[in-house]
Amino acid sequence: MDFSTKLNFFVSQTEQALDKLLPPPSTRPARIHEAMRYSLQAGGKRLRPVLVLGAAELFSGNKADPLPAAVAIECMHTYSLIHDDLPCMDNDDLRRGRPTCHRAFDEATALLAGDALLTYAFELLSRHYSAEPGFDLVRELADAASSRRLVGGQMEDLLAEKKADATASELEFIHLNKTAAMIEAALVMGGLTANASKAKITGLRKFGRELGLTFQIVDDILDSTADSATLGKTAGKDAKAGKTTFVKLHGLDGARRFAREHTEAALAALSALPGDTAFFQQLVDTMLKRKN
Ligand code: GRG
Repeated sequence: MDFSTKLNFFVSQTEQALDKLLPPPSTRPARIHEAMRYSLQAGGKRLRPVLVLGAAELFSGNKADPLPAAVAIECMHTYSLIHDDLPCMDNDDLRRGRPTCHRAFDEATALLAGDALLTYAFELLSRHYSAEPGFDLVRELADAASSRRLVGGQMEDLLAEKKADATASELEFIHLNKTAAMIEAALVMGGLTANASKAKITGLRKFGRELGLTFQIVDDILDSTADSATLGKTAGKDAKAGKTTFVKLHGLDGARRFAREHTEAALAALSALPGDTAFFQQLVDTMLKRKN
């Protein structure tokens, strides 16, 4: 299977599993279930589920179905987007090419839809996996979404906005945790569903860290160079908010250089992983060249 056929296959498997595994929209109270589905089924690149499915495929031997884990991490990611868009955070009107959850519904419903998706992620893991690999999956996702990682990264991001200039090390903390944590967790969760050894889990984590940093640097470059229609979210927000980004700290050329360096590091980490890594090699390249 070539790269784009496989990518489309993983995305369509994810879309079908999302529809099947989420509570039906008519579940009482319908409004909250409609809001959860509205944000989850708005499209999006499905990067994290694709990473779960791709990582699981690297390993042979005894495997649990990786799809519920893929849906769980997409639920977690979507909760973070809904909350990030709220007026008390980024105050955004556009996400995944349509009005943000609080614009389409209202703030209270959006807050609750985020809460419900966060909780549902763990419900899915507990329902679909036995103790092994279930406990490890729960621990991995809980750690990545914790106050030390995803929430911690978001907190430092908000604190950094109030400063004239954040340092390079503050910026790295923000991105390693706000962005790379979920990318790392997706790969590790895929490995866990496939019973990967501790050494291979460490390898997946290393790959995720570099891929996550590449993803974020490209995100900063796109925010300063692309338009809102292409991005499906408001462009140019970082500069407008005076935010410290890779582009602000290092200039466009510097940010592009950093993106290439982290891409190379990601490919080096990938070369230590087993199985056919061609799909991930192409994904790294696609990520570097992505337009949204
Ligand atoms: C509210 C706890 C909490 C965290 C919010 C996700 C997030 C943290 C902030 C969103 C703002 C942002 C630019 C984050 C860094 C990059 C990122 C996670 C982009 C969104 O992910 P994509 O591009 O989105 O994979 P899609 O919609 O394609 O899934």
